[in-house]
Amino acid sequence: MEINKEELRKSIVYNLKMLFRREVTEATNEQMYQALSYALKDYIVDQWMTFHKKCEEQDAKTVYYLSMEFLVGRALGNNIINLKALNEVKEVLDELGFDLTDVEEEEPDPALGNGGLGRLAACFLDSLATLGYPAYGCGIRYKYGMFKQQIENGFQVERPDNWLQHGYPFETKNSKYSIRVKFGGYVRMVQGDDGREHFTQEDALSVIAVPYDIPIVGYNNGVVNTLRIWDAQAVNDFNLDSFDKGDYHTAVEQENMARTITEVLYPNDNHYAGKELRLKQQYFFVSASIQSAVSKYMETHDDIKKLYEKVCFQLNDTHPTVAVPELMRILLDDYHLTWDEAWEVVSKSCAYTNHTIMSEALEKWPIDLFSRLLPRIYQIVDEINRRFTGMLNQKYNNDPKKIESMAILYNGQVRMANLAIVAGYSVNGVAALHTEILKKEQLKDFYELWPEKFNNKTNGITQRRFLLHGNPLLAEWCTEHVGEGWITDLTKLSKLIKLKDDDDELITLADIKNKNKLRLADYIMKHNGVAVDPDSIFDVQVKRLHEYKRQLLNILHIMYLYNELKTNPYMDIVPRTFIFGAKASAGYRRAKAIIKLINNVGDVVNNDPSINGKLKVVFIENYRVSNAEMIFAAADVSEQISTASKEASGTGNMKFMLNGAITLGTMDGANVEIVEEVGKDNAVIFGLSAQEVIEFEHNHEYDPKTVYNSDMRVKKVVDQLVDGTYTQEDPNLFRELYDSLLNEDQYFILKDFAAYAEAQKKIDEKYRDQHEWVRSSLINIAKSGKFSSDRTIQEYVDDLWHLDKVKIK
Ligand code: NBG
Repeated sequence: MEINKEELRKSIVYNLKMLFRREVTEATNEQMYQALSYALKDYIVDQWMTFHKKCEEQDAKTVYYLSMEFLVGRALGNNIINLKALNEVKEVLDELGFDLTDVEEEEPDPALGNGGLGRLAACFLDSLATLGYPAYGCGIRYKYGMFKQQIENGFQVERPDNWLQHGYPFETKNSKYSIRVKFGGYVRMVQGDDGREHFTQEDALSVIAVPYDIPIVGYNNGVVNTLRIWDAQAVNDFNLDSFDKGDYHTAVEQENMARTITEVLYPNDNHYAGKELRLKQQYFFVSASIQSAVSKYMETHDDIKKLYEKVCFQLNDTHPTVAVPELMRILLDDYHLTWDEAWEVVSKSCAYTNHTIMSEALEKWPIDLFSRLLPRIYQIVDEINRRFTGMLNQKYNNDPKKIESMAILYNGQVRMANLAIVAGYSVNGVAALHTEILKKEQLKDFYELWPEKFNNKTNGITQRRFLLHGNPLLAEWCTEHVGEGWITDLTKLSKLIKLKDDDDELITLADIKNKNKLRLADYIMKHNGVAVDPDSIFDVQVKRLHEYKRQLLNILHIMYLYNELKTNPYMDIVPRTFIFGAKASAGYRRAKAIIKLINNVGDVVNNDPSINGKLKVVFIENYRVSNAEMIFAAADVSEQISTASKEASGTGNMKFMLNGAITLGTMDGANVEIVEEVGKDNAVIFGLSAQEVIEFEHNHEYDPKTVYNSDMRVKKVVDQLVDGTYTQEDPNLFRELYDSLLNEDQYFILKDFAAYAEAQKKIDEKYRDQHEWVRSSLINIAKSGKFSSDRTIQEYVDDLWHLDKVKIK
């Protein structure tokens, strides 16, 4: 879109006046951020309305991406880029005496997600809009997003993230589409006019779901989709019925429910909190989203039985699985379809994505809780289960093993993954290896029953945020050599391969990396007070803190390197800066101990002059989307060292690759596909394979003590966890980590230690040959095309959603 600079300037000035009663010369950066955001929103809303109309005119099929999490990151910079208004905005701000980077820094980072799953949802919305497909992201407007992490004396401390404090300019409250959601009460059967039985929910508590819409701007194409996040409002403000009836108690309960339900995001990753409030949150946003999707469809169609022709629902993990019985409920109770008719609609419109093989992340709700909170929904789940297990018993001659693994209701629990698989038309994993493991292990019985439902959709990331916005220097270099096409077709970067032996260009590329390392070094100096050497290898592990991701393996290896340097200060190694960033769930003790360990090791190593600055260890506080963009741009080494089989895909690995870092990883998740693209010489791979890990898990033949007793390097670092080297204040600080390694080592850290140390040596050797290193870096960038979320979304559209592209002109 053409942005007229004069108009933009006027609009900013006007907004400053109206919002803050300020002249430009008096405005703060924060006020400028608001004023500029509103000015851009003005352009966006025009496109938004037009696109909406076009979708309706063309009766285009729409996907509803249901997700508890959307980790969208800052919007201002991204919107400027997608509107293709960067130069205009920069110039106008410059004239007004402001710097865009400083202004962008004022935006809170809406942290409505934990990690990969939520960020993936955000990348998908960006790609859907850029490809021109109609889509709604549906989620929750948490008042407090992911906590802010502070490091105090090496410990993680969680602080509230009040991202809405100063108002969020890009959202629009849309009260007119508010919807009532009911909890509890009891189910009553009524005889319908049609002679059939119908059910209603009586004496329920209600809350009102109020939608807030956030525009999702496609890249330079006039498309604007909607991220609709729901806030809860008490019914009492909305409708005085409880008070009217004098039911004071109900009114107060409803008020409380409304206040708590969207209060906070559960800070968990690959683990679920079996909390009642979490189930309430799930039903709250799912019910509101499905009800609104159905009514929107019915505004322009008359046959509810054909809903699936125009609407599909993608379930982002098990969290929104109540969508299945909720849609059944609407079809049965509100539209009076028969069970079979309703089931046909549901099973043709719902699809499920699995994001983990970790069994503790597959949600299972106690039946008593579930049925008390959602009585009508439970009744429907019970009926789905009755029919399904009846079919299983018939097919498998009453084999109890099949019921044990596949039933939806079992052992007093509602198993959400099973419900999603039984009802949905598709089950997909998020990387080839992950999908294969699901088929052969976790979901084997389902795969045998319905092989046709299973498919893989390897994750992707949006290059608009993680290259164009996050790494402008590299982005410009890419454009210079292959044109702008890569911005919407990342495979175009493959043309960079022609430069892999061009010495001048390799020098330029190294220079860009260096500048990005300087930018990060400044940030580290500012935030950590640690001076890091931009000529050292920037070796980075940033992701959620989880035992399976093995930050512990990384830090144990650093402790080993430090031991080596202490015994031989002249050891010839390339100086290394190890950079970590990770939030641990508040209640995850071991994860928090690992953060403390990293910080304690950092304190010792960084302050030891005898090693001549050859090692530095930095823990970046409050890792989030905004600092991630800068970190990826500056990385030389991308640590992707999860226990093979455990990381479903990973998406950080792709962001590093796109920014030219070399993967140091296991054959896990999407690493496998990264290696496939770049070749074995352009990544460093080590460790047990997924197959080997799974075999050990089955045969229980691994004993970490044998490694501990035979490898002196391992023995020494493990002992150092408890001998006071890093625990002056409290010798028992890391006792639990020590015990977990020696007694169980569930994630094969000691087993993989030697291979990891060897791989780290290879990194050192490879880096010495700068020419070779930069060449590998270039090959990584050039081969990253496959990992665009544009490719992933196109696969979802072609295989599962069958959406129509909307014509704008
Ligand atoms: C995460 C996986 C990652 C994967 C993302 C996105 C959950 C439950 N799963 O490996 O751990 O990249 O999902 O698919 O958060």
